[in-house]
Amino acid sequence: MMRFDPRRDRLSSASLACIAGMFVTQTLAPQRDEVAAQEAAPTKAAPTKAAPTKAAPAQAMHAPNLGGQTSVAADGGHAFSLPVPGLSREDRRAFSVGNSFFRDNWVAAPASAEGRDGLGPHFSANSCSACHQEDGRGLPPLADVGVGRGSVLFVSPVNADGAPHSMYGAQLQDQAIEGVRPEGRIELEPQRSFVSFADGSRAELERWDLRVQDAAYGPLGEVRMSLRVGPQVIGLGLLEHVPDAAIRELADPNDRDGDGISGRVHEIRSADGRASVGRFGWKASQPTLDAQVMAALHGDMGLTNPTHRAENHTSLQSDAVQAASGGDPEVDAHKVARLAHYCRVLAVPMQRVPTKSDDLAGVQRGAQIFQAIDCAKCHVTTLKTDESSPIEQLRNVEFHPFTDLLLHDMGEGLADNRRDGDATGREWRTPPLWGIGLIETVNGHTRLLHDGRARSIEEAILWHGGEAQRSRDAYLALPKADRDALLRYLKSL
Ligand code: HEC
Ligand code: HEC
Ligand SMILES: [Ca+2]
Ligand SMILES: [Ca+2]
Ligand SMILES: [Ca+2]
Repeated sequence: MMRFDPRRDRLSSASLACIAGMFVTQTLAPQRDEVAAQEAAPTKAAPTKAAPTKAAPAQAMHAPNLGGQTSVAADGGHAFSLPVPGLSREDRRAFSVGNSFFRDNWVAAPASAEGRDGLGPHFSANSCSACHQEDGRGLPPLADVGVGRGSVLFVSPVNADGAPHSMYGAQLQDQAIEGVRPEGRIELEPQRSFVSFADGSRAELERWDLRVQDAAYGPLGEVRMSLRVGPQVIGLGLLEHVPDAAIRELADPNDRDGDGISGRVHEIRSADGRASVGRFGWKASQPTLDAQVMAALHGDMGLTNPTHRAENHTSLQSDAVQAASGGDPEVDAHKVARLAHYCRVLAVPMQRVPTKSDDLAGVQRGAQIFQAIDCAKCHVTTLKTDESSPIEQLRNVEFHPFTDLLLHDMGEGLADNRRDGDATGREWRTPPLWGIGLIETVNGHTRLLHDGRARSIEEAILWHGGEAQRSRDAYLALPKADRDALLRYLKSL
């Protein structure tokens, strides 16, 4: 197991940053022309780009403190569950209260469990942590996984452009309280295909055909469906307070610099007409943690709250209409604030930089390749918060999330073909890659991408298309040693 040693690693990061430069010229030699050509593209000079954060070579091996000074040294099963260091006593107390709301199972109303009832009538899971197990990554509802372990299914009629289904609503919940029918059963039928590397070896990719069986309230008709798994909930208080302007600066919606990568802000217009930048969820549909938490309470668990006052069933679902309520609202503003606070202060574990010099060299080389084949153009390594966070420790922090928080067209292979707010059926928000190498330790699986179809980091890379097609093709062209170095680097995050 690679252990992080703060003193030694600060030294080695600094000294190896220069050596890493050598690796690029030596081991990426066959690709040099391609890389040089990309670097020479008109792009770099374009004044609209926030170039320094994107691809400066100095960033190739950033500090192992992925969450800046808010990082924690943790690499075990609870690596995602620690609060940022140095919180006030009050903030720590709010964290523990939020932790229990996040972990506890909610039950149907009325119940003696004061303050924990109101679940359903329809729901996808009975606790936040069911889908974000150990604050980590959920699973798709495969036959051997079952329901309520980490995913949600959004549905829209085929010709309604992302609008809710008139009978089933925007989300199809596969569980219900007693006396109410679950809306249906989600069935995944895995499909396999192969891709070939330039060196002749092959990799197998898994995806699935998705069906809803036993639809309880009549046929669904022709629908567009979007299956999504719950992501790890770390570092979100940092992402929440990157200034809008900094995100907008990374966007290049018309690809003015001609590098094939555009990137668009998910513009959200709230009920009062205010514009804000979407940041959370696989399509960046939610602008703040409070909004994300209230949407989850309502859609995923059937809990009404200050933003969503009506239960999550439609008026046509008569058994659900008759179900008892757990109060108005079932979750009040105080509890929402505790839950949002909990998500806000969950810390990012440090990168596990190997101490053996051979391994370290491999990780260094992986970092260089990550830059060289343009992964970092979307998975942006460095962002900074401003002063606006309610939590002092989260203000003015420079950190390394590996996301630009922008929407990208990821091609047909990943498309769910369902509009979500302003995001099209081909667009996805670049997910942060911090913690990605710890998902296996924390959650015991390595299922990645929005619907959990990828069984490994490599499979996730191989699904990249659209704006990321060039990057993916460059990966296919790498010699095996370089692919391994890149994967080793990603696993160290
Ligand atoms: C049934 C599964 C499920 C449950 C229950 C659930 N979530 Fe999630 N969570 C998800 C999915 C799926 C997403 C991605 C949503 C999207 O793409 O719009 C998500 C996204 C999030 C995010 C945004 C993470 C990011 O990186 O953008 C936060 C924060 C979050 N959930 C918190 C919560 C809280 C708090 C609760 C309990 C009130 C909760 N979730 C309950 C599945 C779930
Ligand atoms: C054009 C922008 C873009 C580029 C370039 C890009 N990515 Fe991604 N990446 C994304 C988006 C968007 C997703 C989410 C796609 C989805 O879930 O359907 C993603 C997902 C991933 C995931 C899975 C993350 C998770 O949490 O499940 C990994 C790993 C990853 N990318 C690594 C890479 C690597 C390595 C490269 C370079 C070879 C790369 N990406 C290039 C945008 C990009
Ligand atoms: Ca309810
Ligand atoms: Ca529903
Ligand atoms: Ca561009």
